[in-house]
Amino acid sequence: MKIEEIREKVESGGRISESEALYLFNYPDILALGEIARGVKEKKFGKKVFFNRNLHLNLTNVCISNCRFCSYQKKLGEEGSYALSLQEALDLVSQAEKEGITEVHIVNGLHPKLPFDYYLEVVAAIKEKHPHLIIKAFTAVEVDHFSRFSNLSHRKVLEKIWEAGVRFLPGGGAEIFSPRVRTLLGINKIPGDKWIEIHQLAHQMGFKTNATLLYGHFEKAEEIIEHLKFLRAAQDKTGGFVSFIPLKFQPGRTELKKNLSTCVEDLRIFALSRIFLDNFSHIKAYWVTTGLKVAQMALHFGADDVDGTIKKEVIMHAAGSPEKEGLTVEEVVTLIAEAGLEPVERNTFYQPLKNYAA
Ligand code: V47
Repeated sequence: MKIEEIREKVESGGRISESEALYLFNYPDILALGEIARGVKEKKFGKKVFFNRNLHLNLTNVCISNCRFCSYQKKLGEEGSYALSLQEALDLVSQAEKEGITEVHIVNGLHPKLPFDYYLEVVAAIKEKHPHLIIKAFTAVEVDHFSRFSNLSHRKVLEKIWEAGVRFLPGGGAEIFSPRVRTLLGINKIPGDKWIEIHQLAHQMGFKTNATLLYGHFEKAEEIIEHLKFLRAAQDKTGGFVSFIPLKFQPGRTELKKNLSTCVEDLRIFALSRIFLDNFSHIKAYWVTTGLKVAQMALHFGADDVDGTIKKEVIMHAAGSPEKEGLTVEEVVTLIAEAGLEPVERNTFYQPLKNYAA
């Protein structure tokens, strides 16, 4: 196998195999790997890099799941646990709306008591008060939780959240599909095939969705590639995934591995995702987990998006992310422009709203 052969294959629109992916992932010259990924990104978007003005709204940190990797979760009644009232949620949205957000991103713990209707009410009330805001809400794991809690099928749960005003599901809850690693991470939620099934059902019903990978803990390169393989195959079938987001593990207060993945490992993951996931439009450098510096470099290793202003991120901050809880539009624009690229504000569906390079 030669890197030049793989490069030619990729440049002519060919799809790389798992063994080629492993070869690329381990290829010593990271710049050669990055160059192939950047070529793919530039073919799609030139120098454009997308971002969104958004609010991350986390209605509750109470969670029955007990994943070992998560520092955000609290037990019901535990000190520091919370669940926002409808009014508190609306106030946060109204405040952020004044600052120009176009998206509300909602991801929550799996609360043992809050009824499904509470979540539907929050979404419907946001939509009623701010009809122009796009609501990206509820991971596949939450969809499954609502389904168990309310004794409704996944389809029925998705129908109800559609009716309330959701059109886009976030990519969380996928973690890493490898059963070996899931055991080490203490994941008791729906397995990978169910996560994919829920996304595919959502796609068939008209939702768009994102996908994630939680990396930087116990996984081997082969397990990352396997995760990408499942996502690529799922996307071939339903085509509703919009963005892929590698989430770099933040050890926080967990007892798991304390050292973060290195910058080079992070960049390899971005480059490989861009090359392997030839049917995904967007690869997102989620600056909260990578840090701003690596996110900026990732834009030259295949990523075309930095998520957004975020306003107030809490999940990764509970796990010790040293980054700010949110950025101003100016800070995001500067981050992208300083990398020699063109900042483009987008909405959730990647419709361009403003090109800052113009
Ligand atoms: O599934 C939790 C991850 C996810 C940690 O769709 C952690 O645009 C790293 O859904 N270290 C939820 N990761 C977040 C999520 C998301 C985030 C950004 C963008 C989008 C999108 C979706 O957060 C969970 C889990 O994989 N997570 N704890 C941690 N300590």
